[in-house]
Amino acid sequence: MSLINEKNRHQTLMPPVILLWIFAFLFIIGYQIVLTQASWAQNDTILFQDDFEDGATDGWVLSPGWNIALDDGNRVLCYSGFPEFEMRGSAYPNVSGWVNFTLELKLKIMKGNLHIDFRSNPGAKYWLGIPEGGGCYLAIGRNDNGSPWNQQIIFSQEIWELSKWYSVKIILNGAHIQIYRDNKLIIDYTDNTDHAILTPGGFAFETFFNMIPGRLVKQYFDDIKVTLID
Ligand SMILES: [Ca+2]
Repeated sequence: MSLINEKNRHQTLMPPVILLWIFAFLFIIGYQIVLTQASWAQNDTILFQDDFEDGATDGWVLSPGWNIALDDGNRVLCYSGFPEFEMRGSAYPNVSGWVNFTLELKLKIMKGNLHIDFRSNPGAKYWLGIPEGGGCYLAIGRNDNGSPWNQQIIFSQEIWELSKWYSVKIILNGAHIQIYRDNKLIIDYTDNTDHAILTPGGFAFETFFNMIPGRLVKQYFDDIKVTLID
């Protein structure tokens, strides 16, 4: 009887030992994954970065109306003005040659419409269009053999509130375009047409009101980072 009890005791003791080994194994594997992810994060190639805290706009090409403003003690890139539709307030870094990249930024729209152009170059571009107080859309524009055309290709019904900071992340990986707002995927599009823009380009902000001259447009931008996708 005592032998049976001893055997039973061993049987009841074995599972915790096995569990201990399993926990140890999982801990080591998990630790390795964390280390690997940290290593990947450290190896990200940053192509461009600006938080405007130095108060300077060197490296930027700015139309009239752009400056550095203070927002709750935080320095931001600001557009404030009365742009005509054909004379938009435009801001872009003096760069070129990016194809596959991630663009991250924070933005706050007080007034006006905004286009965030990407893979933008003299012949073509995509853009995220954000009409004041509405949803948003992804569009494409090209200049084929001297005849320009553009087209809105996918819409999101997510409303963009005025005077609220949003985090935006635009991932351009080949023909696959993903746009996140506050970590929520709001546009996911793969351009399988022969119109897909895979040519190098940078990014730009364009601010305006549609066909309504003389109205104030005011928008803030901050914490801009462009990371290479290998
Ligand atoms: Ca800042």
